[in-house]
Amino acid sequence: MDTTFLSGANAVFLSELYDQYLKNPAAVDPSWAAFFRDLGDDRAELIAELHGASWGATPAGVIGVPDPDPVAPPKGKDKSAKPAAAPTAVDQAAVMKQAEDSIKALALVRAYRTRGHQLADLDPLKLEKNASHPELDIAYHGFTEADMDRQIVLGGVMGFDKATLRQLLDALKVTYCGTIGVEYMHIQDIKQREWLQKRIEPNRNQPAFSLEGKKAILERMTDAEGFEKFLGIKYTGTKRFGVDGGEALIPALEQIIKRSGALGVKQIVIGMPHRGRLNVLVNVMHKPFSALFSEFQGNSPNPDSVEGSGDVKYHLGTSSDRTFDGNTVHLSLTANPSHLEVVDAVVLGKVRAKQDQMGDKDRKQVMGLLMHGDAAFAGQGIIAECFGFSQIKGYATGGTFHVVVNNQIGFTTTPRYSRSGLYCTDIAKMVEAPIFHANADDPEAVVHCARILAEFRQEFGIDVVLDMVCYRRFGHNEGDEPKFTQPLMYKAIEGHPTARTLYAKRLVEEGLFTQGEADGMMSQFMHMMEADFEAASGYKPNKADWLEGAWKGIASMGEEEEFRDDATGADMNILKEVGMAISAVPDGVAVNSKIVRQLKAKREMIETGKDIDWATAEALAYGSLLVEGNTVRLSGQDCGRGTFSQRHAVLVDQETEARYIPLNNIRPGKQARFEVLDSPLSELSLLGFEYGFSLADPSSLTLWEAQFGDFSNAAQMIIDQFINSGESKWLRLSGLVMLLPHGYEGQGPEHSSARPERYLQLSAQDNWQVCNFTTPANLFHALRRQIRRNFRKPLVIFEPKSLLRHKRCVSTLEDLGPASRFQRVIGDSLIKTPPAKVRRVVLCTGKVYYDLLQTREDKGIDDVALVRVEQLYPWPKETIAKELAKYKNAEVVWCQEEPANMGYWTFVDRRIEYALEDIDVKAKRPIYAGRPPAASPATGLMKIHVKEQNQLVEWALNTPPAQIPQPFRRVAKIGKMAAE
Ligand SMILES: Cc1ncc(C[n+]2csc(CCOP(=O)(O)OP(=O)(O)O)c2C)c(N)n1
Repeated sequence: MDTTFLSGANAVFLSELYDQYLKNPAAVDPSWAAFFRDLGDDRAELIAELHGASWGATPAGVIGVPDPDPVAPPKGKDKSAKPAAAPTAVDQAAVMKQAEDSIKALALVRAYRTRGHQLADLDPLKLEKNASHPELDIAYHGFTEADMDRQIVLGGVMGFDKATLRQLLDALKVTYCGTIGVEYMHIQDIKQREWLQKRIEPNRNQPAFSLEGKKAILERMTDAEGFEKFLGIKYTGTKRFGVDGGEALIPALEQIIKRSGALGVKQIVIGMPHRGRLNVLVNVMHKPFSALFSEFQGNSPNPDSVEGSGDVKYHLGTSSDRTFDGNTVHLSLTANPSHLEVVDAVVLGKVRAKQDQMGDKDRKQVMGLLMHGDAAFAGQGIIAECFGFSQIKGYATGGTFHVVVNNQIGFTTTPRYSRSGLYCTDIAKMVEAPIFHANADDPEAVVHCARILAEFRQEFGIDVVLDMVCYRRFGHNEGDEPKFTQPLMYKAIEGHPTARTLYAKRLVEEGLFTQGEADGMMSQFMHMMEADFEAASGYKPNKADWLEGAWKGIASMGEEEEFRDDATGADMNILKEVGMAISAVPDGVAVNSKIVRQLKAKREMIETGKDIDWATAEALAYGSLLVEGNTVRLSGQDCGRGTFSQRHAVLVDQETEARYIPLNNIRPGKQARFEVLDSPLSELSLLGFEYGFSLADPSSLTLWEAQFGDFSNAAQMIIDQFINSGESKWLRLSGLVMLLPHGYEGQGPEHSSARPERYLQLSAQDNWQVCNFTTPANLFHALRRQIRRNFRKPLVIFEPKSLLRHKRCVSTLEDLGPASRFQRVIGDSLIKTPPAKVRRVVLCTGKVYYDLLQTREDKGIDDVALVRVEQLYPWPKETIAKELAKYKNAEVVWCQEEPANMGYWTFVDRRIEYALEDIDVKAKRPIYAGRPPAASPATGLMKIHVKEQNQLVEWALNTPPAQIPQPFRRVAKIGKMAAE
């Protein structure tokens, strides 16, 4: 707060008054009481200031704060400063009046800074009457009209040493209630508030553009309006989600890129919704007009040789370089699905990965720029999740620039129905972002705000929000009739000149242009587009842009062929070296004694080369990649320790809580970095973020772990829209790994199933890999395979829980060594009975294998073979057929612990049947042995779980086919299975 006028006599007066207020608020004038009460976080500042100013003039402690050292002057004050002379009795009254005016004026200033935006002229349509606020009334602060022309001492506030109340009020209104409304007083950091005050108060927050600047703004407004008009003429009624009404977006984006570029930004990753996207593509990203027109004619954006299912025009991404004043900024607009706002997290992950790649530790070289609709910004929960990343270690990106294209409507819904708060941007206050609202009919104001916020982001590294208040000239899309639902709004819009028309008129009135020149600008643009339109029919895309930069050398559209032999085994010396590092008790770290025991056990595994457990194999996979030069990033809730206390990737010093990461200490300084992050408690944004990270950096193994697999359903949009379909829709490859704890151990409905059925249903066209391993070695190979192949596919792993500590779920070091490989299917190497005599083959995947194995041994069953399908998708059909062909006379059973409508059954049923058709064996169909169909994935009662589990194992190993209940059949049919 500005307190420079608080000196000498004023301070004495105020100190006494405040002292009185503290003792009894009712004893002071109500306006003063309100002032002191509302000081809020400024109170401490005021007290300090008063204390300093009044030192020497009043006894210590007079304002209720004991003086820490009554002899020495308070900190920061000049010891030699002379105490202010006490006022004489004659001028006492005048001084008091003056001080009172000053303080009341200060309260008024504060009210305008805090709430002035409520009177600002933000709505181009002026549909909503500007709200009033009592605190913005001089009467609230104890002034009357009679006070308007009295001089008030202001000591520099609003740039005035002294001013009349009228002058002050005028200045406040111009600054805070023009076509820009500023919200920044919620920011706690005094430096940031002062920076903003200095940036907007001396210039009264008025844009001051040169003739050239104004011309550039008019040109961009012309591009924006002309483009939509042109499309409207050429493709009448075709959906384009025009920016019409919000044309100022285009000059605003130009300003953001230009100013950020001048301040050191080299790359901007952009995310945006449908609204105005085509306009941004051509006018900001400089996608050729003819390329877009060609797409309007129904042609693919990619060369004929490129496969993929494609996407609608207004979802596509692109990249380009833009240069302003010699500063080149690389722009990449991220492709996105219809689902509003989900791309935000993906953009942030990409930004973070690029910052890491460039060593941009200050996060000033790469920036995220997100555009939003007002309804989506207020409504979608991922907005809050993404703001949550703003300042977190491992996820911060140095502040995202948010632009809200606030057309005051969402499809057919008015703001009154779509949010509770005053502004659609209120959510941004959770990170104390400055929020500038600007009237889009005043493009200079919008561009001015863009400039200030770009500077603020670079200075302070936090999110900023530009809320561009506009309107939507047509329906939600160009075929919609908006008057069905908003007749009054659209009546107002009909008669409302375009923002460009208004701006051109203003510049003509300012004498900068003639109307003829302004019109000429538009017709020139239209001619240029007409020429490109003509050229569009011959337009041929000559390259797809998806394997450039960091992706050079990665093959497109790779296939996970069944017999591809990826060299994923690691050098034995490397395995041992990594093993030693991850089992060492580090010097100088007070490791928890239980973990010391675990480390000893780990050391033994490495030394003997035996009994390597799950977590150790996982760490060996990461460690070997690290020494081979690939970074590894693992993020998820509590994944440092591991939900099941199995990983301990971070050792916490028991005395200091310092964190030690063994995997970063294999070859310190000579290995790639391992990043392990306990993430925020969100799924949607987290999975999006890590997917985005994986898009930017194919050489980094990027993993996201769910606390329990089921929780990944909170991130379903990212799974459906990006991970499993991004390659097909947008030719974007990702090697992201999803780790999803899964398995039936009696932990209830949500902690049992990662819902494999969902992933299998989404599997097609080699879009990803879905796996459920039974050996640590297979996990090791699968993780390394992600990096060692020359293509990228996402990998979904159903991670075990009880197997983490299962005695038999272990591998040898040899199983990870140079001669070892990933096994898609694991046949039965334990059975002694000759294959032709085997009565039954049980196919299964994951943990249930160990339940079957145990019971087989316990019951001395020797004629049932157990075959494990380790990779469910891509389905290893030939290997499975080969395995089944060994057992010519056996029945074939699929065993799973999940209910029949879940898990794998509906996915494997036909596939096994087709395998049996292809080979010469007796069995024709697989028999199902598992839980019956169920609404809930698992029981919550342990006793029932155990009973069910024993039953399904019994069915799988022993029960004659006719007696095993088959799902989806009428009861009468049960039992007829074998005959069919
Ligand atoms: C998650 C999600 N829900 C619903 C929709 C359907 N939808 C498309 S646009 C839209 C309105 C968006 O309003 P706003 O965010 O204000 O943007 P505008 O279209 O007004 O620019 C809706 C509901 C969607 N695309 N995504």
